[in-house]
Amino acid sequence: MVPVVSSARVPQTMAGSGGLSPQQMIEIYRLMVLSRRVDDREIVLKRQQKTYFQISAAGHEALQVGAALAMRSGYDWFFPYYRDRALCLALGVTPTEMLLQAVGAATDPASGGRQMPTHWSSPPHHIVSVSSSTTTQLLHAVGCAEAGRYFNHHPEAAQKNEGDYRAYRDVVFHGDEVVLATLGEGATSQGEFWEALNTAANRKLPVIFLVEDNGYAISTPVEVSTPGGNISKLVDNFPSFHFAEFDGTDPVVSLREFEAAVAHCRAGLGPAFMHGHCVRVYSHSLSDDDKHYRSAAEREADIKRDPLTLMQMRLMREGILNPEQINQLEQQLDLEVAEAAERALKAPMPEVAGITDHVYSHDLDPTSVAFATEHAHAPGEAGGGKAGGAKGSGPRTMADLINACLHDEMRRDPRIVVYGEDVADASRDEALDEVEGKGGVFKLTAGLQTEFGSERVFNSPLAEANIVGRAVGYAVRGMKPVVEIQFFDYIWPAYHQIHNELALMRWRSNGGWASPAVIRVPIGGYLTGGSIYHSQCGESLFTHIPGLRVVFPSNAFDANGLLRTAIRCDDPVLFLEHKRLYRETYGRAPYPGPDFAIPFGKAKIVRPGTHITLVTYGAIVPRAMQAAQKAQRQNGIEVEIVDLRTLSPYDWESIVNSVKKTSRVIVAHEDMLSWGYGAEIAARIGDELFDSLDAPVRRIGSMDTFVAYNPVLEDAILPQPETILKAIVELKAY
Ligand SMILES: Cc1ncc(C[n+]2csc(CCOP(=O)(O)OP(=O)(O)O)c2C)c(N)n1
Ligand SMILES: [Mg+2]
Repeated sequence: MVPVVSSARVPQTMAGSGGLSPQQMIEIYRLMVLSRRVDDREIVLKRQQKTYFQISAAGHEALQVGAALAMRSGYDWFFPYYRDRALCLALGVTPTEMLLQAVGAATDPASGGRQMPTHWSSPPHHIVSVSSSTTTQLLHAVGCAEAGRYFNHHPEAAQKNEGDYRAYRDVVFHGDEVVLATLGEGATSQGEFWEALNTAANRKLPVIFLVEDNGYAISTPVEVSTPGGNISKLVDNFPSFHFAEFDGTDPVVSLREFEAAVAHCRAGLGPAFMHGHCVRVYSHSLSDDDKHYRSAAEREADIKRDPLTLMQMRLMREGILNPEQINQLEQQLDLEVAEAAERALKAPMPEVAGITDHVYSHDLDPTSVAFATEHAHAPGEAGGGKAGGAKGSGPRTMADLINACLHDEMRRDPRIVVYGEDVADASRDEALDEVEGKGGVFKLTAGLQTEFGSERVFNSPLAEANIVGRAVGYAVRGMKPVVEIQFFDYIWPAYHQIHNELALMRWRSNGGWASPAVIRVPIGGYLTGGSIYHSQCGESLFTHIPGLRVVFPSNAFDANGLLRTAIRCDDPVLFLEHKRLYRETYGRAPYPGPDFAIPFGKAKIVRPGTHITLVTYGAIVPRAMQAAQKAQRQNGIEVEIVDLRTLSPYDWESIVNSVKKTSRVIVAHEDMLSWGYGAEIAARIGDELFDSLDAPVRRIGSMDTFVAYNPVLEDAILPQPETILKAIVELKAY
């Protein structure tokens, strides 16, 4: 392993070298050259078609080594950028490990051959798996810092617990750890950059944002992306920040600037914004040729500022190394990298059979009988708070029982935090004694802040990516964020985080990291006046994401048991709550007790029948019940209704059993018909149950449009009991 020069060991004596000893200067140079040599070796391997992608740190080495040496590997936390080879080498990742990823080896410790080279991940060094998506990592860093602070305030929360995700989520915290998130100047154009700065400043979090400014985002120069061409000028007014803008081609300057930033963050004074100017000595990647868009003079100017050359000259000028010694050192590194490449080229390649490993947790299966605790559903005292409704054993609404489950689980599990837009009772603590409390626009989180305090239940800024991105960071540290997106219609800014980060964390790191957060989302229409932006469905866009569990209960009882499973399980869960069902008379149930859970992937036959199978979920369940009752009364047709309850995974076995009995099937949902959830189920039935069918598979969904405001239009757009009845009668007659 590469020895790390700790800043704690830096003596303050040597003039000319910024107070660093000759050994430290040599070590810095060694790391910088090592990084360049690994890049150069990868370039050769790519040209030999032994690797498939290359992107280098060339020109960024000084900045990255300076940053790394001011921090503590395996103690602090790191959310790097794809260009951070020198940073990762200085933190202790080896050239062999890097080249194993480049060749796509099974033994690539970062991803098992799943990610491109330089997509870092190393649990022992606290380097959290990085995606190719620029900027998403910043919000993870923010959540990670929040979690560190939380554990520091609540050390008891770090304890393990058998029987839920905590058994598999180890927690380490020290109380003064700092989180580093790095990015390019181009990536500062993303909205999430600003969202991350907002929260880091507001909560005075120990996050260092390092902008590695090489002046280009592929071919786009900085002035095109950043007004005025300098990001430091734009962020200058954020409160609580330590700011530094400096020459990132000088490793000593970088180290000193970072030491000051780390000190600010460790002392709990707030975040830091580090803006290091560096150069891009090579093109953006090996797939790019910067001669196509940069003048020769400009490229030459960058090469003149190559930090490797500058450092080499400095070592000679200061009499630390002579040319012969430099040669020797470089030859030694060449050999080291050549040996690493040889090892990587001989490494075993991943097995095709292992492709689906780590899509979901291998440790805790939410479909297992461990979650089948329906025996414990005896009516009891309500666990809910303000929205808990009437105490006692009477029927309770879905809203009541979701609220009750949140209360119960928060009592049981100190690692749960609840946040989102307007979910707190009152953000200003002094108001809490006077007011009833908000507790969410639908009051599903009512009373949580009052019972569990403002550190566990709080309002987020109005920024959905912020909510989910931070949840990823919280969850990788072992916490259980149970966050709310206020309306499904506004989930889209978070879609990137859900699709590319939350759901992918485990698979892309080959099980190295996981982010089992819960996202609760009110969904759906039938609201009379909900209109376009308060009525949308769209669940198939989420069931299409491997790694994500998707739940959609139709009644209070199921909602309570499934939410409990969602919270206790070790996978990320999208928990869809139909707004129209929140306070419906249909589906009310007595409080089932604090340990009632329902396994995922188990449908419920809510109405038995012999003529037609109707596969559905959510708000279509009560509408299908009405239609089925009419079909029985008017036409003597016995419809069996299968309420899927969870959409990913779904209960194929129950569908098979029912279709084999009835030979006729309708798949019905509220979402638009085309490309909807029913298309997949219908296709599979057609494929695998063709011999059992006496009629084509029918589908019911809303019209292929959004939901209109006018109630007559809304009724026409969404499936109604009459729509379902008509389909039942037609299918029976087929
Ligand atoms: C969200 C997202 N959009 C686009 C891309 C494609 N892309 C990869 S790198 C890059 C430029 C990044 O520039 P900068 O942030 O300055 O980093 P640099 O590569 O210069 O270090 C782009 C557009 C991406 N990876 N992620
Ligand atoms: Mg750049």
